Amino acid sequence: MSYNKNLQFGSKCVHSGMSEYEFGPVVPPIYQTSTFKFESAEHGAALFKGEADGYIYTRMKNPTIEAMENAIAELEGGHKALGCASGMSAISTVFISLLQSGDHVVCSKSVYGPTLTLLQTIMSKFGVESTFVDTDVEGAIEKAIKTNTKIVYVETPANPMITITDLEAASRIAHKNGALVVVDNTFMSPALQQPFKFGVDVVLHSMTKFLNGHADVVAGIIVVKDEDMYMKMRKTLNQHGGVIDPFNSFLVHRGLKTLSIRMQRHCENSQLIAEYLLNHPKVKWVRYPGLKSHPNYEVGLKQHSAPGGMISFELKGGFKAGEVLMNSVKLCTLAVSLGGVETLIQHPASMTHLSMGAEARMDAGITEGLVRLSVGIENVKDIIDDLEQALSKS
Ligand code: LCS
Repeated sequence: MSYNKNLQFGSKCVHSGMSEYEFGPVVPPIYQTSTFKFESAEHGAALFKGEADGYIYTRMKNPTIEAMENAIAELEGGHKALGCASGMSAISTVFISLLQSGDHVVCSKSVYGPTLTLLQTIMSKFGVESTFVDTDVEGAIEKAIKTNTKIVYVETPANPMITITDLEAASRIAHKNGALVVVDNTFMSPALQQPFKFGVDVVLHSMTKFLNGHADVVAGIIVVKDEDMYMKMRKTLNQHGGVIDPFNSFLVHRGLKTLSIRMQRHCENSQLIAEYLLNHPKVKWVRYPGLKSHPNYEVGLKQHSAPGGMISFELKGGFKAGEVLMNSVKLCTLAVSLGGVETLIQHPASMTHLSMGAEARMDAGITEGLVRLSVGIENVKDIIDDLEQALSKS
């Protein structure tokens, strides 16, 4: 661990989270077991009392899961991490751990649809109130904060509007008012953005996306800065049970090894595709953090090292033209999710952000014609050729 701290990020991706295991494997073994044998009755009792260190039951702790958690904590520059069954499990664990009846949350208007729905329809049942604001607009968070605000929840870049929130400013304002800042870093991954550097308190991810990177796992992670916060989250996760399993942890840990080079290629491809779309006569607008026309371009330069792999755009022909485009692509796959090696295209208004409802979508700027592209690592010429042939039909 201490040796790893001096390594460059790409090297950390390859080596982080490794421990010494029996027989000397170079990757963590999959401990596919629900429970662990105690050496004696006294040993079992000591483990439960916390007087001995070891493993009891996989919902509580498992060496394969722990290895992946340690790797991600190290990549994010955090204290410890908690592997969850999905990104939504990570988000609900954070809310349940930190909020109680009478508390208030300020949340980005443009967020993954089910995050907004979770706050609006489930957390509200338990007396937690939420206000959704354009966290990328200067002054918006401060205006929305109340005396009972406990969390400022930010996605940046946001799904699907790709808006960028100034993390340093958000942290300053939240802390001044006694609230914590929770950041969903899914769109960037720690390869491009490390929110703890800007004063953020909790970082979480849908690992289903770039961290795993191969569209074959659903998983989430929470990264925290200190032991108190870790214990708070660990207790919640143990009780509500939304933990990741050893095999998925193994797959994510394997995916992490190529995170740095995958993100590099996602960014290179996306920049060229965003510029191609920007200059296409059928395209009305394009939103990508690497374009100077992005309204928060300067904020982006301050807090991420490259612009990422997600592009949103709208065609001049609106939804109808977008529909033809999505039905005409051949290499790009018409599917939700993002962050995998393959290019995916989807329609937020009828798919990922349907659950928000039309009013909240309109308020967040998610138009009926918006199309979202998760740019893969294929050869960029092939992706552009595919978009070109599909755009010629729309
Ligand atoms: N946070 C962000 C930014 C997301 O994009 C998603 C899923 C989640 C959290 C939830 O993660 P999950 O539980 O699915 O692992 N986003 C999706 C999307 O845009 N299309 O399909 C899923």
